[in-house]
Amino acid sequence: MSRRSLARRLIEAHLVAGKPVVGDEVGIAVDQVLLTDTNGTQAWLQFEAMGFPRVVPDRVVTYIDHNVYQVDSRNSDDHRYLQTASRRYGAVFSKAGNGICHQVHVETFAIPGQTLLGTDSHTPLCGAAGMFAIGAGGLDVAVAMGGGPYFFTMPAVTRVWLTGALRPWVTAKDVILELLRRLGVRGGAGRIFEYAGPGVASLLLAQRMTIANMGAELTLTTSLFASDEVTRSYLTRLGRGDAWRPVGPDADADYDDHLELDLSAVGPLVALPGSPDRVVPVEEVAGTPVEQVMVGSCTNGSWHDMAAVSAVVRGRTVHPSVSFVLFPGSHRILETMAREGLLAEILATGATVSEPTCGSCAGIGHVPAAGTRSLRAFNRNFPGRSGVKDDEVYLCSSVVAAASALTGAITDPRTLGPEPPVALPARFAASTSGFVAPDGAGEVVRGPNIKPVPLAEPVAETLEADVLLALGDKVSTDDISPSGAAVLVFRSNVPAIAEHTFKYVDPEFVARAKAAGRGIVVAGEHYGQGSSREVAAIAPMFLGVRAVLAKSFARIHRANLINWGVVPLTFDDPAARELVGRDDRLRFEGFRAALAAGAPVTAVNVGTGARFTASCPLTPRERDILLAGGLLAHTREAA
Ligand code: MIC
Ligand code: SF4
Repeated sequence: MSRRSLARRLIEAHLVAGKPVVGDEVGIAVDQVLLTDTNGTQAWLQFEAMGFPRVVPDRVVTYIDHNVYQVDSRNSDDHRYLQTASRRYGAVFSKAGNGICHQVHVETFAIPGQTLLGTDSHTPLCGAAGMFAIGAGGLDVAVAMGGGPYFFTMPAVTRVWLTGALRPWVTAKDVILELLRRLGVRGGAGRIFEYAGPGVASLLLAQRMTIANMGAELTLTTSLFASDEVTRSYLTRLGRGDAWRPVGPDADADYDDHLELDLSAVGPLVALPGSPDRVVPVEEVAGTPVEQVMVGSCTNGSWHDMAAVSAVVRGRTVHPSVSFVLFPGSHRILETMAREGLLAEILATGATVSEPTCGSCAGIGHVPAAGTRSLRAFNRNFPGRSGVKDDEVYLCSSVVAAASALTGAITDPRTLGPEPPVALPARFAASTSGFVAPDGAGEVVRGPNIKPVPLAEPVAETLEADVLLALGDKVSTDDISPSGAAVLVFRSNVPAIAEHTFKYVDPEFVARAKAAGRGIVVAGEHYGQGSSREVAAIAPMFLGVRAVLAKSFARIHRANLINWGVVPLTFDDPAARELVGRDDRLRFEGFRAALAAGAPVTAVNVGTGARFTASCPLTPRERDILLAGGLLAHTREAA
């Protein structure tokens, strides 16, 4: 008798290639696709470059949500491209201000049991509603838009058994921060977390969304909750009760491993600046002055978050030295806040309510003043992400944020007395005016900021090149290609965005790479964690990086490197990392032949004479793509 986890059931129901054996490559059919105005712009350009006539999946949606605050017309030019391309090729277009892709998608399009592929690393949010939702790089998404499968390594499925119930002032954000505290940002690599147990029923859909969404920070492939009565009630409030269907694991399902979490043992937590896993109890940092407090992003932009904040701040005043900004996750939430009177209450406290966008989460707007601290109910605090070097961004729940906005210092909300109740509206506002349906007509308008998609070169027979950078562990894609308005504006313009590569890590990197012509980047564990941004592979490729040599790679970034013809090599002996420093010259004899044969490559440090081996385990599909010089070149070869 089969006893399959929900993850396995959904993968098997969509399987088009491979066998779902942990560690093997599988290909699944994609029912829905979401794209953003950052990574999604490249994905659309690549979709066009591959010559597809029309999108194939049932539902493709392009969201304008990241690049919404502008300094000039370049983002709007890209938005016009995205709108005209969506119209022409068959995608729904979600206008600027309609909300953050993940929140809007779960509200409007989520269907339990279906698959969703997104150009954004937080796409797993829809796993809260029983969708199999994964984030990927632009090229993989472009292929899926054209009707191709999505390929990934079959993850191990962990059952996360939740018991108990959250205590007052403790939130779903604290649950995921607790998991980050225990497991670290690499803790979920190669895994899916499937939440189950008696504690699950007490979690609202919005709370499940926070947990599924921020599984990205654990590097999970995705997270899943069964679709149950809570899911049905959420969809019904949205007027979409007919989209509901029960999905769940088989009875007594088998899992690859197990983890247990007692919800009633979790307390309010805060992540210290630098990484989402530097988690401590709020008591440890209580009293730390903060100049800026924010609530929103795709992790904490739900109605429930906004209502919880309003319940805390109602009738009080934001501290004079604090800038307190809320980013509701969607227009529908903002409209509901207005209808239910929350907006007036919040505004009366002196808080600012922004357009429903990613906003300062991606370093766009509300950049903290140099040397000040920012407390954010968001998901990421990688160095520099807020838009200023040496920033100090703390992460917390919306109620810790609200309490701290009142006092001007990080505050344990339990000191405020009993937690005020939060009610769900009987119905969310039903407006769909932020969407434009496609009609297959019109011309695609390409603005002046859009430059052609570059092509990588095939892997060389022998690689000899300088080490342009030698880095440590946990290099994030924010380190490689930073967030922030000045950089994100160039997501459709590779030559321009390449100029910002590694800008906070080493401002001389670009000049050195250009002078060298070709090069290698060396790093430690978990290279490329965080965002799915493909430009973190394209820009280094464009600057001549031909290989990255690391102790390990994050899943999406490794796939992006292969798709762009950059060889992701891992040290066979991690200690060999110490044999290589910046400006060393490395020589890989028989490079291409070794990759083609699946054999380790031997590297010689030309200056010191030191030798070591490195490997690049590839599936046959990945090998063909990499040797051809990336997926675009490979697709052309195949055509
Ligand atoms: C992020 O949170 O870092 C982003 C901006 O949403 C990215 C997407 C991008 O860089 O285009 C992500 O999470 O994938
Ligand atoms: Fe937007 Fe932030 Fe979510 Fe990324 S993490 S999609 S920038 S809200």
